[in-house]
Amino acid sequence: MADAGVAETLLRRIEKADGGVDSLDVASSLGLDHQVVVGAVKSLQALGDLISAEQRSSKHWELSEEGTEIAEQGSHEARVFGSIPLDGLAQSELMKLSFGKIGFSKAMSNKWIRLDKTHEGGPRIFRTVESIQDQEKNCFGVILVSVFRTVKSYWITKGPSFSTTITKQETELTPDMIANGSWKEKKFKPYNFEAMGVAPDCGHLHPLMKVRTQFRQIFLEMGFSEMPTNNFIESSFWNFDSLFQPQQHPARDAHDTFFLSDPALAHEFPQDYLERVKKVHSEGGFGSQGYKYDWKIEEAQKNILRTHTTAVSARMLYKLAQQEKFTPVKYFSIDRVFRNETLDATHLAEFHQIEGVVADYGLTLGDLIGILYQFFTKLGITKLRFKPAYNPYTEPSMEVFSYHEGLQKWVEVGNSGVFRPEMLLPMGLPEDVSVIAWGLSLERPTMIKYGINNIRELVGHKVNLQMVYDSPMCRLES
Ligand code: FB9
Repeated sequence: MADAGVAETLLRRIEKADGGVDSLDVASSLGLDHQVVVGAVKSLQALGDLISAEQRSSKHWELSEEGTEIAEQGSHEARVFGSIPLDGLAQSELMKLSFGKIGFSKAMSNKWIRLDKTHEGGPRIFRTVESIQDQEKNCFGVILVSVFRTVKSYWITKGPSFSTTITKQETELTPDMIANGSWKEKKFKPYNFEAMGVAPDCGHLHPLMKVRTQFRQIFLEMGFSEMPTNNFIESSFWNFDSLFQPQQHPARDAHDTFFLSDPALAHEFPQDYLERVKKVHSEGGFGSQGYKYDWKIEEAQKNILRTHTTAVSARMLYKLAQQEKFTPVKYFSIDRVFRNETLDATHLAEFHQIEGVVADYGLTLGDLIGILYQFFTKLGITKLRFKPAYNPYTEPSMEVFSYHEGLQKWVEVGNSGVFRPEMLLPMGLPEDVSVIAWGLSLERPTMIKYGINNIRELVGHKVNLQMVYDSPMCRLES
């Protein structure tokens, strides 16, 4: 019987009943599961005040699972008797049956069967009578396997708006109804303010963006300001020359750097600053002997995809140096950089670089080590080691290592250093100002946090978008 049919039948039963009806009785008389009738009660209640239904408990005896089995299939001993053919049955075979063990002893004590232990081929069971009366199934025994259950049901009576017909409830008031006045004859489904809204389909943040937010939060709470990194294209001048990286440095070759063909060259540079950069590269100055090579503007003009966000740091430090009075700053950036490198499971031709920069009077390597401890501690990394390294634009430079408990080994977690005077002084920064900086990638911590081994599962055209939808919130310090 369809649900609507059950509801209408229920209404008719209530109509005829003297007072009310019990949902259990209705279910039993219709041969339906009680839950079907309960469902009909709920649907009628949702239509308004057609019925009143109050829950009540009643106690009664009910066959347990075993009782139902005996009532349907007979007692265990009767089923043992029924399973023994005229030529007998091996005792071992009987014991394999679900009712064998329980029924055997009762059937023996009823003298319905006998056991021949001397039978060739092993102990065998034979019938001793033609037929039996299954007392347990027919009366007393079944009661032993019944249980006294408390059953919840509904006592259903007519509601204030009782009717034996269910009028369709409108779920929206249309302009036509208002225009032609038909709304007056219609019944409207009441709002269910308890109903949960449908979760709107929405966008999902990529794990990299979740981790970037965590790093951004760490920098902000350390008092850093974010640098404007919205230029993937950079001139070689800002990406290399301003950082005192010589024009013949291998990193400036096409096998490490992506060069643009159009527009191939940049033309706007601060001319006086450019002259000081040219001089410090070719002749030295500011206490440096320089690289003593013929520095060419054409090389500096070449447009590239920036190979590091340190190009942005250079622009920001130059801008800082133009202030009338120097003021200490703390800058950070997190954005994409591009390197024409050999690809492997953890390296693509681009990655997100994270960079921190602090400019102040008299900063030392000790300040750099201190801020690295502060920064990495916020990532949950406390065991650090520093290894001397080389960068064209920092001296001294240090690779940063952390002990990875899981891998039981020291892993590189970043690079750092003190920007060289040959970079800072041509910008015009005061001689007693020093600038410390460090960098790391966004992909490495993200892959570790989300348990991703191949970077192509994290970024690129083969990424499974479900991974993005399912990726949980990121908490870096945990
Ligand atoms: O991120 C790196 N490793 C890393 C970082 C965090 C981390 O977090 C764990 C969850 C807790 C785990 C690992 N590295 C730097 C080290 C290696 O992965 C390295 O193989 C790859 N490096 C990239 C560059 O490789 C071509 C990571 C990237 C990198 C390296 C150096 C800098 C920035 C990014 C820099 C710098 C710098 C130095 C001085 C002054 C200014 C900037």
